[in-house]
Amino acid sequence: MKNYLTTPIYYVNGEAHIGHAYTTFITDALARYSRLIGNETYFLTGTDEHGQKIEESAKQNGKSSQEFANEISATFKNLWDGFDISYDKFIRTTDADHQIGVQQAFEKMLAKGDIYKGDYEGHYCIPCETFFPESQLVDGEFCPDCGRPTDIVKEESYFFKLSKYEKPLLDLYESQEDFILPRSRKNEVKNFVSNGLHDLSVTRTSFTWGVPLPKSCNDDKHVMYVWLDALLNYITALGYGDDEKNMDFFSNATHFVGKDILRFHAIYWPAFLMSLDLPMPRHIAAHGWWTRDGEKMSKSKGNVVDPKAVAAAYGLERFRYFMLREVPFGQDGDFSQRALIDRINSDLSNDLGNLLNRIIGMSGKYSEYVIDSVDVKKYHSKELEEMLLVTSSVERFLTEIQTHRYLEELWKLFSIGNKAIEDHAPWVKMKEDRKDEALATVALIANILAKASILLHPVMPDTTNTIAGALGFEINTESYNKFIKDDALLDTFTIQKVPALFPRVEEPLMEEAPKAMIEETKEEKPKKDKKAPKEETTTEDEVGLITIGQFFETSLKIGTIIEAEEVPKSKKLLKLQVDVGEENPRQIVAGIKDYYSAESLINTQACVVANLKPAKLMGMLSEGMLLAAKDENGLCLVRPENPRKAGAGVG
Ligand code: ME8
Repeated sequence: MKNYLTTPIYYVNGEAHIGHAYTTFITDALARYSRLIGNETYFLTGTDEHGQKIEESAKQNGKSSQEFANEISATFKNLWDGFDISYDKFIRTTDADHQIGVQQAFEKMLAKGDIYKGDYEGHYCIPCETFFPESQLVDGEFCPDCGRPTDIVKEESYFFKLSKYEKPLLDLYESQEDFILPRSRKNEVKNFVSNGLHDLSVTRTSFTWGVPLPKSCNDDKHVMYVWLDALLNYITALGYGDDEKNMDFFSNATHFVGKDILRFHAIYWPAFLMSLDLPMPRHIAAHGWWTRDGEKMSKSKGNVVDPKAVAAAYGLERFRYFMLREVPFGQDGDFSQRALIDRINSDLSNDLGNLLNRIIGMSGKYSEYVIDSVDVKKYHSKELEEMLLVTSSVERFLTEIQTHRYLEELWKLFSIGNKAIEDHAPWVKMKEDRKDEALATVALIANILAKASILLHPVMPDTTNTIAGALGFEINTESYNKFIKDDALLDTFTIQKVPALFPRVEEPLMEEAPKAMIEETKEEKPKKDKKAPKEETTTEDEVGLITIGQFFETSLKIGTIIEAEEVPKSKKLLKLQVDVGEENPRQIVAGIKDYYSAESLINTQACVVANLKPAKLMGMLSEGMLLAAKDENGLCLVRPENPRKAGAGVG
């Protein structure tokens, strides 16, 4: 099957921010998924370079429009290349073949009687490059999209007969019920169309930085309206009007867009396509906005977070994972380092990274790193069934572009793995001479990691290649078919040691934090202020207080006590083996014998201070401390109210 995926083409009036990175990451993930499952895939991105806004930005920078567009377009291309975005074509609307294609489309619309010449007078918002009817203006003057004052513009113009397409558009929304994703956005588009469409002015005479009209019009006063020029990129990139061999990708197109440009894609674009007698795209998928301090992030507001800085501080793939996992597709999300760190530590480090470390460690100890799935079915049929339930149903979330649900569901695989380790405690089986069972659990985890890494590949391509490399296979369509479609298990292999994939992050890593981040983290890490020494700024009430950053220097985890015994010759001490989600349980020597018998502790949980320097008590190594509360009634351990996964963070 052919599949066409596009990002919006980005305006070249400033450099990219994380909002742009988000659209591009989603499209890249879907393109990689499409290739993985064997589709012939075409992924388009690029830059939108014409229009009054760019012309003005160029002037302000003392450059020609073309020079300015070249520079900024290159920053987008370099960014996507640096981020290893797997696009097939990077289109620029200043490309000669694009401009020829736009002129041909214009001629065809004219010939069809869909474009006519008239006069236009109206309120125009330059930053949004859009005319607004009086009825939509805020306070009769301001742009309903960005809130800035509009200019009254009167000019001769060519019009596109948008009104003619009102009914066909409404029919389209009915017949293609998933045309707009998420589906919850369909009504807003339908209502807009049902309220009546005005014909659309599609040329301008007030500036010159645009595609000229076709020669046949014999009218060099006009240039094309930037949105007509821009939307047509989706077909000129496939060779419209020239070598059309790629045009058949178009009937299976998904355009990813921000919600602010949904109207252009769900109304104007299909109407243009109808006029050109071309097929409709499959989906227009509209995502929400990333905000900073609750405000939309945008180049023109200057309140942006730089995606390069985030990727440099936290790693590209963690950043990708975070963006796709954190926010339900279609909704807005506020960017914060704290939320990113939490995702890294809980999802990536605790759940995924630990599982790989554990089986590398265990297989090294038990079987010289050789892992064999031979007994997995015998000892773990329940887990295999649970895994299949996930792997056979999770992909529908990707095709519905619900990336957060996809990742949430996928993570159930790691829960199955972590639970299997707790339930089957392979280290106990080894001690009991039940090596087959211990090895079967290790192999089960290897299979979980294999299937999860294939399904996670579109989101984290490099990391999952590393996991697959450790597990002795390559991620490609063949392995997708084998391990996901046919639900096969891994052949015997020798696991390769890899360094820990996701070291925990203890505090914000972006030193040169943009304003919002400094504000967000200043509570955690007081800035040294040379002019105001601490003595002068610390009030009496604050003496003895710590910052949240200092608190998080202590790593607290939930531990499951799997073994407990009295320490001979000691009145107070118990020796415990506590699973804190690592490769091996930790030994903790605790002075709690007056309050707990050894047996009563087995299979209970406690809260462990996990980053204390190991100490020796009566000659025994103690690798942590249990939290407890003590008063005149005695001592009790601090425990989670409900059982939690061994290793779950506390904070
Ligand atoms: O609109 N959060 O270009 P653009 C999430 N050239 N997404 C955001 C965002 C934010 N804070 N800010 C912007 C254009 N975006 C046109 C597109 S397509 C034929 C022409 C998204 O550079 C925005 O919603 O202003 C849009 O999808 C994309 O970035 C490009 O915005």
